[in-house]
Amino acid sequence: NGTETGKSGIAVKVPPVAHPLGEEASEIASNISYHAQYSPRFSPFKFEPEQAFYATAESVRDRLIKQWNDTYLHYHKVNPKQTYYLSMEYLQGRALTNAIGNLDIQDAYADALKKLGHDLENITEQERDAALGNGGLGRLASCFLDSMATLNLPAWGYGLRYRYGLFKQRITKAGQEESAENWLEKFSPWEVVRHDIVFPVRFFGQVEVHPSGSRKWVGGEVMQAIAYDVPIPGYKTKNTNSLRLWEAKASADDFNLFLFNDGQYESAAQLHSRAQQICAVLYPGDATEEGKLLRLKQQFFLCSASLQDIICRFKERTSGNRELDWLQFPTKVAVQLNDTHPTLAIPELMRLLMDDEGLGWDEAWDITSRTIAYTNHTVLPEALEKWSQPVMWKLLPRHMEIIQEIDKRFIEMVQLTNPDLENKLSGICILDHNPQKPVVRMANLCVVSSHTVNGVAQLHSDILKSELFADYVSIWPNKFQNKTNGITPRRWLRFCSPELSQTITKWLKTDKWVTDLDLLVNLRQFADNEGLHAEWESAKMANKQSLAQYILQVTGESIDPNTLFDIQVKRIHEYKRQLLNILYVVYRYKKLKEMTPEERKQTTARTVMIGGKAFATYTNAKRIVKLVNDVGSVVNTDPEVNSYLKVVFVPNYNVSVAEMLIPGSELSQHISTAGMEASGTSNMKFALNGCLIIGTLDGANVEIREEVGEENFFLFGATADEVPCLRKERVNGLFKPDPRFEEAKQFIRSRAFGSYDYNPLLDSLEGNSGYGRGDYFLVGYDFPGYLDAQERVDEAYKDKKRWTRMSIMSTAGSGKFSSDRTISQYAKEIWNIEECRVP
Ligand code: B1H
Repeated sequence: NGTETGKSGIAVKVPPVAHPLGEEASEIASNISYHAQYSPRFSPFKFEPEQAFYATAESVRDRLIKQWNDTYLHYHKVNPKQTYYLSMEYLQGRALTNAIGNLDIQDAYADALKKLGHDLENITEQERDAALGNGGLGRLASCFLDSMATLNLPAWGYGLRYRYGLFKQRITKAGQEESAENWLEKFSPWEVVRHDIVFPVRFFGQVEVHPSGSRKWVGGEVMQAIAYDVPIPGYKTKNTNSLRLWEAKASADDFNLFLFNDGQYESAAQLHSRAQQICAVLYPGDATEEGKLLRLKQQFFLCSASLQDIICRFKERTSGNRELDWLQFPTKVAVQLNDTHPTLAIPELMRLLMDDEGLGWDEAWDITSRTIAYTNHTVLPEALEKWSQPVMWKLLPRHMEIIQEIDKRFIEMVQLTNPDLENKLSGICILDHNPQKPVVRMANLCVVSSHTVNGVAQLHSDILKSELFADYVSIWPNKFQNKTNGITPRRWLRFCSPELSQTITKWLKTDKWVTDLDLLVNLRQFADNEGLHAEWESAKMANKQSLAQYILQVTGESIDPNTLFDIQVKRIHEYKRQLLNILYVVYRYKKLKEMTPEERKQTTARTVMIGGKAFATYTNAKRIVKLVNDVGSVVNTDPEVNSYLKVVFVPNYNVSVAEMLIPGSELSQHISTAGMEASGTSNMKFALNGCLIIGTLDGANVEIREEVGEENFFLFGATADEVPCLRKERVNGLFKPDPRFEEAKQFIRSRAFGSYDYNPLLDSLEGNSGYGRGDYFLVGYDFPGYLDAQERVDEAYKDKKRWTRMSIMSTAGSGKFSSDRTISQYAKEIWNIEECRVP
């Protein structure tokens, strides 16, 4: 039909399509039935909730596609500087409620579905989470995408289309059990495959040197990266950005028909099955060498395909006007690395510019280092990526040459300009030549090659400057910034808690807070208003009731919405100290048992909910999951106590479970050892939903406490600067543990919660270094302060007025934590990009 498509997907001559996208409920209903009948994915004559979900999603997609294409054309025409966010993880969760909400057509869709005999809320629950991430880092990337679109910024995400996302968690008698999350089992209604957007990605091979001196990477195996695009709508704006996910495939001629006809089926399709492995799973276990190699392949696959695509678009948008001016590249392109996982973008951009485009080193380096910026998300030594040099030489020989050259030039530069750093060089250069284990230090490569490096909360950014990257600060004092994380107020308040949102809108007399979250401060003037209190309490109670309903459904445990709902949900990690939480629960249980019935009645009744996934090979994390479940089994069936205390493990914590839990929470725990949680983002979601925080001075807690007011935050624990010294004292036996801490551990050791052997877990909390790890996370040191903070919680909860006031103040002080604020700062202070609104 005369359609011509450029490599970047710009259609030159698309015939007009007559497709009414009416907004009346009846028109929507007809569009939904259209999809049920003419985009069939199921047998005909069936229109149950599942079929209704897919048809509804497809009808919403029609609307998105219109504005999505308009956005692409508009950016193409205006040719603004554009940001590309490179991330190995996105935790998108469900998309339907968000899309309908952002398009601002909830009511019409609800009516339309009613006409078709369905209920919108019930339909949205049919959707499977897209869980292409592990935790906070992946969810941050997804919140960022939402804000970029809402702020009308020309900014895309690039990632991988994993066939299996983060594993599903089931709890059995033995503890956590993992199973594959086949989120594409049926199909995803949101992705659009772009059969015309395909780039070759090479692995292995060798470097060929030409007589001219130019170098070329050849041989090895070549896979194809094919684009799957997901629309990212902004809130009440036409701008709809893209999340482009790459999938690997072998080219058709890589199928060996001779071998196949000879009966050698596996060999015939070898390259096909190797291609399939690349995007098979999020974070393949890296205990084995094969696992490590696969993860490295994934990282390179993302970087190479994305940069080829970016360069292609740069060429298309600038050519036609004049000669290609490569020095304009950094004025049109910003690349943000989400942690070190996409570090290979650095040598890959260098390679593409030098070997494919013919630029010299200096020019290529100038362009690369003005284009790329890096966000650090952790200071934990075990999470700082180091890749084996031999493995890298094998997989990416040309990139290793480039990394070597970057390192060499960096060392020469330091020797010239900062001779005082000579004795620090071995720590800050990129290649660690330790003969036992020569590695490439990815964070160092990022710092050396990026124009800007940022941390994700003020405290974390300060620690980067004073510790992890201190030596670089004297070389580049202006390279380091802070960008405190944020969360999207659409998903995390407006859509997940419609009742509370309505109350807020009513009292602020505007719904502008949804895109201007600082407006929430105006709630402060009503913090003591009885009218607001009544509505606030009733909204929270409705959310608690839905939460109780959910818990009953997934665990069989019935919990009382009149008790204090106390929640800790996040990945299970020793530094996050779920163990501190459960030890306190054990202590509380023991004290309740020792009380008379009269005394028990004076206590604050609590329901403690703990949830989160443990990495499959992280033994102590899995023991913690088991312990929480074992404690729950005893406490919840103890008739003397179970109306005052319940302990529930929430299985399979993910984005949509969070959307259910957070609105119904009253107290949430963010209790990591100070200095270890870079930021945390669920702390922001809870605070925004009027939930009070019990926490340490770690990550973004510090800033949340400043914003909501210290009287509205239950603080305890050592500070980050005290930690190193306390660790020494603990190991040296200079620390005398509180008897209540000993009592709690002893109670578990006495097998009060079953016969499972918790000694190895508890031994990690002992100071003597022989066994365990000398209480590295300082659970023992912080225990008494934590108990004290918990007593303050109980007291505060007894005074309903006071608690409601604190809850309102918490929401009112959460404006800073909108990802709109975070992204505006990235746009201005790192990317230098501006709004490009679709008219
Ligand atoms: C964060 C990670 C992370 N920091 C390695 N680092 C991974 C490291 O698969 N891997 O190998 C995956 C993820 N994740 C988190 O980032 C921090 O712990 C949080 O404190 C922070 O809020 C979040 C977003 O900045």
